[in-house]
Amino acid sequence: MNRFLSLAVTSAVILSASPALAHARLVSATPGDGATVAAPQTISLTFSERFAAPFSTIELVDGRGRLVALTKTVSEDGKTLGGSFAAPLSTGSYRVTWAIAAADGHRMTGTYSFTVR
Ligand SMILES: [Cu+2]
Repeated sequence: MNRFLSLAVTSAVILSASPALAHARLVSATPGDGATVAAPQTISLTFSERFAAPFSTIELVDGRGRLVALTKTVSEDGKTLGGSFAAPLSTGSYRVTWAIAAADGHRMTGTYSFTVR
């Protein structure tokens, strides 16, 4: 009976832990949240898991609320979402809004700001 109980508890823990392990999260961003940087020509966000590139987006809005044109990029390992600009960003504040569809089917979004000096 004791042995049966401990087996049951073990499988319950494994079942509840699996989805959390597969959950993607933002690991790092360049420029980072709240950073002040010299005119970048690209931005990039690295996640803990692969995401589905066609269902993932990245947007940049300047301090006046204007959308900045960018070319979306996805790294070969499928974990880094990026944007590259035709010209380096000019001085001001910017807000990044991202959305990814993780491999486990969860959709995640986030937003953060940085400043170009
Ligand atoms: Cu998830």
